[in-house]
Amino acid sequence: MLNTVISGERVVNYINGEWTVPTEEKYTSIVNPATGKSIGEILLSSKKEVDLAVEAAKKAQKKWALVPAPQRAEILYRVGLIMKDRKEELSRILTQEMGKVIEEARGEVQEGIDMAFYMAGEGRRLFGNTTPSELKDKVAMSIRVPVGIVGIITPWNFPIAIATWKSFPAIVGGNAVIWKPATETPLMARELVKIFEEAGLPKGVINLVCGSGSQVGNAMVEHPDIDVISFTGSNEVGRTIAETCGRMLKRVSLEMGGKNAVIVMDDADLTLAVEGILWSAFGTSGQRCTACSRVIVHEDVKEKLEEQLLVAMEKLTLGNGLDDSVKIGPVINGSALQKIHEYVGIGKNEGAKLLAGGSIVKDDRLGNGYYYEPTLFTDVTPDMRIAQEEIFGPVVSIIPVKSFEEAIEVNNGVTYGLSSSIFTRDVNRVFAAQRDLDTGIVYVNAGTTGAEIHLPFGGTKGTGNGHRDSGVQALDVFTEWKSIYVDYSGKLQRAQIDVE
Ligand code: UN1
Repeated sequence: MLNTVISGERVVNYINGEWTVPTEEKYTSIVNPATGKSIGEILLSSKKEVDLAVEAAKKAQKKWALVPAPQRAEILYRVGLIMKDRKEELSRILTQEMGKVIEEARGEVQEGIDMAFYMAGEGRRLFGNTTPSELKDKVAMSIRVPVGIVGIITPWNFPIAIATWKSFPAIVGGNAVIWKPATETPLMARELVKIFEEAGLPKGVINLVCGSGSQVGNAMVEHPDIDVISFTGSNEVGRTIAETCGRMLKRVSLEMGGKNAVIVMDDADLTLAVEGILWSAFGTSGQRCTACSRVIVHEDVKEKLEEQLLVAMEKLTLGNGLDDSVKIGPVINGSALQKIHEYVGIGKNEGAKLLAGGSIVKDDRLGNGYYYEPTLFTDVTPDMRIAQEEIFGPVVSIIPVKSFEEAIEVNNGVTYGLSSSIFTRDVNRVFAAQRDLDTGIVYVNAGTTGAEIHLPFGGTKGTGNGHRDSGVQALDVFTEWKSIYVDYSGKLQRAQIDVE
């Protein structure tokens, strides 16, 4: 079972607790990026199916909100147990559908398991505030209440983890969910929904609507009865969603990528820095929002760092991620491959020096998979497009600097603000850097990836709009604050007036 190679799967909608298809069925292929072969197909729905899902969600949500939060949480606990039990199987599906190597797939599934247990605990807290009233014999408190119907739109690069960051807090918070997964990775979405079903989530609390962003995604964003949209994806799409939500006064939480840098100071442990760069730049073939795509290095250690990086990069084996010895998997599809290659061309034209990689891999042993060589540019200047724009592939730009202050300035000189990292042994620089790096996530002596689920995930500037995924902060996206005053004085007490 564990070694099963997936083929011929068909993913359809899950609405009101039923796996359903519309009368007119349209499908598109799901492709294993490691082989280029179709492993199944996904339904392409339209606005009509979104409407049906919203109707089901509205009915279900009314009842779900009345279930005590600790009981809602217990279902998430069961979800966590089932995921844990099926970890290896889920990881293997994830690798075949998305391409990331099996070790990373296991890591991603683990992130989902952690999120389940964490949010299950949150069901016994969901803390509000009690606050002293201005008046005698009066109690004042504020509590979290559900927002209502939540629309979540998730990307292909973390098809299960990001879905758990959004759906688990939404569900424990008493909402019902309409979920549109990326068309590239619906198998993971189907598995998670099946797990919810098995764990006993009442029908209609989660609804899966498969389809494209332009059809299903738009219909969700524009639906007047969907109260919140939580989106992870490109900056371009996020801005359009924000515009529509802004007009509709709909709450929207956006997470839209990064241009993350590792800073290597002259006093850094270079061996450690090389490991950190390698893992965060080429892990997931650079297709993480948190991936390192810039290395800002002090000029005194630049040559040494480059030498060590090149030696280490030679050991990176490319291939099908199901093979445990493979370190780098494919990128998601042919158009991603083309986009990455175009950026490499842009870098060369801008005058950056190519130190390694720079080509689409053509190797008969890799079949028709979408592989790109781990690529390293040096002598990059901060204003070059390859140092400014998100490439979302295994391409790293080395930018030399003369000082700590310049390193911080270059790090902050991009439109994104998700993650940053600094390698240094100087404690003063550590504290100055954690204050001055302007990203939502900062690492010291580690790469830019590997955020843990119980901390808020998100960024500043073009990365987001101030909200956070995961952590207890995610509850702020999916709950409203209600302020409650109980007067037990037996007389009319007027606030601001009857105070002595
Ligand atoms: C993403 O790429 O959008 O911090 C998510 C990390 C992972 C999550 C990345 N835990 O790299």
